[in-house]
Amino acid sequence: MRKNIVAGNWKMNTTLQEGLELAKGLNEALKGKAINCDVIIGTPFTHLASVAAAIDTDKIGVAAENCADKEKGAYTGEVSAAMVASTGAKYVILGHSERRAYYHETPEILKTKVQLALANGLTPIFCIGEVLEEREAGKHFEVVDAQIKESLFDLSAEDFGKIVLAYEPVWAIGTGKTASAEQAEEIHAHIRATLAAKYGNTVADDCTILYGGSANAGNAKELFSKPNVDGGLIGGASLAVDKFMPIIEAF
Ligand code: 3PY
Repeated sequence: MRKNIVAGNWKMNTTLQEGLELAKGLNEALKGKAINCDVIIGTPFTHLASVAAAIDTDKIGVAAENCADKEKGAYTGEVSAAMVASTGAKYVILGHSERRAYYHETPEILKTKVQLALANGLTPIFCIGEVLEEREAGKHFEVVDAQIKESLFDLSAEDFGKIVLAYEPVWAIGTGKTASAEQAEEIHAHIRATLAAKYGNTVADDCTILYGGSANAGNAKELFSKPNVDGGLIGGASLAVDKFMPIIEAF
């Protein structure tokens, strides 16, 4: 079933102590509040188990920001999907443009990561999005289609039904620029049509598609009012409770 989700992506921010404070602060702020969306926080690997133990995980889901493309073994420094799942995390952010650009994660690598995440009971939050030159050349629709097809379209309809998508135009990440609500709606609707062509209308209608890229308290309400925008993957604004809460409450 399609859900409304507001997910934080802390990236490589906060020490363990700072992260715990932030997570506990959010936990407190949500107590007794009627919220119309699922709330998730994506934290560094080092924080996952402590954060999951410190909060009410029925109210706030915990996500890793990555996992390995190998099951286990001699891969020094890597963290497997099974390890992530053993911390109490239920989600994993995969394919963020920062990982594609700086760590050379290819569609093939991401396909393997998605499969391992699913095999270990994690819900992938799978990021797609075009760079500025692609948008300016009018290629954004074909870019996101290729990203989806190359990494996800080998999945059965049942497994695809477990994926959350996050459309994050790269030109809007860390730049302060946001896609307008109309631009977000246009491409989210296109993505849903691509899913419908492959998996049928029910799977497409049920897929949660988040918008990410400098979303904040000022623009969340307008973005989330669009029929095909089912929430947000939030970077900087998820690092302070008083900035993240208004985004959650925008639903
Ligand atoms: C941003 O909001 O900048 C993000 O990259 C969220 O993932």
